[in-house]
Amino acid sequence: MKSRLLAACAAVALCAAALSAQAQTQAVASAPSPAEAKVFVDGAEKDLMAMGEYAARMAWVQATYITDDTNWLNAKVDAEANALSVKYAKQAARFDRTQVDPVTRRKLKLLKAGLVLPASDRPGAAQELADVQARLRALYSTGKVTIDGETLTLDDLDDRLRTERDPARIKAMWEAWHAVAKPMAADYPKLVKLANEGSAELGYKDTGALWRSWYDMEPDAFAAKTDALWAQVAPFYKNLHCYVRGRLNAKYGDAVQPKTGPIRADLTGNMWAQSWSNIYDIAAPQGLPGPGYDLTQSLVAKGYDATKMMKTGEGFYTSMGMAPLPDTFWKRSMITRPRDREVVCHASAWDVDNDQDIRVKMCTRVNADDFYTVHHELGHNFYQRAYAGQPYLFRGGANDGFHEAIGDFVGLSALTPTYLKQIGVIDAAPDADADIPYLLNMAMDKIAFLPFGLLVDKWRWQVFSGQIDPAHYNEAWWKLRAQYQGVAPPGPRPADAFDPGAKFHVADSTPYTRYFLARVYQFQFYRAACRQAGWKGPLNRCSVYGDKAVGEKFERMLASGQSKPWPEALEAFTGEKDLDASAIADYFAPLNAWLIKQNRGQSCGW
Ligand code: X8Z
Ligand code: ZN
Repeated sequence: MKSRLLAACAAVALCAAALSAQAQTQAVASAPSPAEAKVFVDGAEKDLMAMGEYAARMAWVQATYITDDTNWLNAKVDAEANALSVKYAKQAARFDRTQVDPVTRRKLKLLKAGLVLPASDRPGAAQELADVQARLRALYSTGKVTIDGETLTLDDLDDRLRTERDPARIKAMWEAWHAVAKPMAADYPKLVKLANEGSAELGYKDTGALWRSWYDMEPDAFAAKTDALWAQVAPFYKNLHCYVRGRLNAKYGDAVQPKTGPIRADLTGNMWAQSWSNIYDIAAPQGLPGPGYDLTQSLVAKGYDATKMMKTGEGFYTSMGMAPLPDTFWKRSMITRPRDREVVCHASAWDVDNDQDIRVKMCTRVNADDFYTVHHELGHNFYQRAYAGQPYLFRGGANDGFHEAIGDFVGLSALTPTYLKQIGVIDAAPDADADIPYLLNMAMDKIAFLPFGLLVDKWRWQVFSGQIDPAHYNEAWWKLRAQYQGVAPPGPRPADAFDPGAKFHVADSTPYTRYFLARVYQFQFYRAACRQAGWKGPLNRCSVYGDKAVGEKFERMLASGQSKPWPEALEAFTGEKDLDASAIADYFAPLNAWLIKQNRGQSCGW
């Protein structure tokens, strides 16, 4: 579920600070009183909370039972909710010069920046925007392809891409899925125009500037921070890229995967080349003992199903002292794809009543990817429940990257062989020789993801700013994918392709930088937790399963929701005040050294 109200708008604070003392005195004289501001905020919270629950229930029905009617109903409530949030965002500006207490000030900031795609208040604009969004969303979620006479959904394709090793068949699946997004090309510019119109009315240069304003700092400073983080990790990514490209070349030969240049995106075992761990078998180090197990095979062998995966995930959180999920979670969640209806299969965690009615919607399959995703989604739910005691406007992640990082942090422990053996998924944990293979497998997910996590919104920021025009949407997409990921499509792209739309978050307008941030935060959380637990060994072998002291401190951070700027929340748990990629470097240090050795004599880069 997309959070409604995300982060503070630093621009507002700067505006106020820029007023001279004299001007401030005059302004204060004519501004509405602090008491009026409080009454306004209280009213907005009540109204938005009621609308939030109504909209969430509608959205749940639509996402778990897609029909023309539920699409229509959901678009209608989306438009109503958008109009209400825009109304309050605009009214909040009336109190820019009122001297209010810090809590009210933060709530006013959140009100002003809480929308993802704000609609203009021009009559009909909110409905137009909701209709375009509904069409894009439905197209993605109901998309199907035909391969060799067989009709396949995206989760079927996902499954096959994991294990298919015939380059022609892989290419056919990849191209077929990307063709599903073609019809989005006409709608996407409409969505951009409508959202920009609304963003401008709220005082933002464009929708990208609004998205970059959610991080308790200047939007430009935020963009610069993400670039700086990337610069810190890019050399490691290039080492990984170089090594994996070499192994793909050894497997497929020069005609399929040349020794130099970009990696063929479809050969990575993932539709978006955002995680490469499904082709670990191709990249496995020669001459080193492997981990001795394959998580997917172990889960299948031990009789796991969707419920057991979910229960196991819950078990990790409760082992840290958190209360079990409520009964309603098990009654109301959708954890497998229903056979008889269309649903939105992309996994998500919901907080339907902003209190205890938390749910997961996921088409779980028994494999290693979904084992991770279960822990990821439950992280959202445990966060939601932890901050349910906050006032409505503070019920959200410290920022959206925090929200994505909670379950990932837990997953870092839950994937360790030590833990998997403890819960009986594997029979024996490998010894220290298997650390490099383990780290390589982890890097093929965590590190391979980083440039993708960054570029999706780089593309959208440029689209929203008008730097990329609709005629160049696809070309610009592949330029960024080549530049950051060093990947290329398996063949020339058709003139009418709209490949960004083949990714859920573009079709659904879910901001994506959050996942890039989460990759950084999760290692900071993990390093801090392992230190708290007194762990002295290699970081990759640390598990905080069962550690109630760590759990208590962690839950305290979660409980603060978005009531304070994220650096304060981060500090409360880690003692660190800033995003810092050194935790990633610490975790993967032995692998990076190993990769450099493996790549000796190769010409790396693309
Ligand atoms: O969308 C997700 C989660 C839901 S918030 C399943 N993720 C991103 C993706 O799938 O692209 C988790 C990792 C990145
Ligand atoms: Zn998530």
